[in-house]
Amino acid sequence: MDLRSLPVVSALSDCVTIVEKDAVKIVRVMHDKASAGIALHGGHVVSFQPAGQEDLIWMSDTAIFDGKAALRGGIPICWPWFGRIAAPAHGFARNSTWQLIEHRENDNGVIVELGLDSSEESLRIWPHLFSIRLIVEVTEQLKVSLKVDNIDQQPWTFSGALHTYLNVGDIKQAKVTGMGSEYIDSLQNDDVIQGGQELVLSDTIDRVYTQPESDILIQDPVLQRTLTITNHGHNCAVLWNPWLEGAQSMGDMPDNGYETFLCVESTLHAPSIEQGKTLHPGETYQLETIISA
Ligand code: TA6
Repeated sequence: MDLRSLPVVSALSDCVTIVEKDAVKIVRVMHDKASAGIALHGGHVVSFQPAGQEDLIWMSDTAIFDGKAALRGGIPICWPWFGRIAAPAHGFARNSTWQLIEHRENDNGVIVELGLDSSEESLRIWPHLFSIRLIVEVTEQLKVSLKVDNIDQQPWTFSGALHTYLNVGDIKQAKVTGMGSEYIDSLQNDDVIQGGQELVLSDTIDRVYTQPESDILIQDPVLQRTLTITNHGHNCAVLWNPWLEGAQSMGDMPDNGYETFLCVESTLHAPSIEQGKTLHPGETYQLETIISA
């Protein structure tokens, strides 16, 4: 996503500026090592472009920046649940307004920290006190960490994902390795299936891989690069592409949008909220993804 042409709201430092796209404020990072954008709506990374590279992150050309809808593309923060196990789908964090907590920079890059705390609005949807932080490190690589704190008097359970849309030159030529061999297929009644090691997509896919390797690789012959995705704090990795029919059914994705992205998601998966990860009062949990080319 091109952030350079967006109107500036305020300049915070040599490298960090607040810009605006329609109703959404975006923290824009411009550093010698890389540029990036993190929207306050959703705590949503919308761009990460190391110097001399195409963007690693895909954003839909028809994404809606009205400050209400979840942004299509980027890195949606799915929390406090992943999927459609409750409403709204993928939790409320991606539809909430986050606060900029701090930003720091040195020769290696910039760190931006955003926060979202429980509020009257969140308590109406999910009755628990929480404090979450999104720490985005923009260097030659992108590191996104979601730090979850239980500040309640009671334990609660959660799931979630960093639902990254990765930019590829041509989905039909991109080769994915490292997803592991076992997956739950959301397109086949959640059947557990044993699959191959190397994937080149030719149709829609929506799979929860239960034993991913420590590095997932996407070889992209068109953009002539290999993306490496390293996740931490996850229990599986989700692979998703809606293909033509799926793209046509979405109001915020061009029909051909599916041709140039692939979602590889650092996911803490659970079949229900109750079966999610338990966090006791005072405990912290971290979900992370590191992306490089
Ligand atoms: O992570 C894969 C998935 O859960 C798919 O089932 C697909 O629906 C996708 O996320 C996008 O969901 P969204 O609610 O953003 O349209």
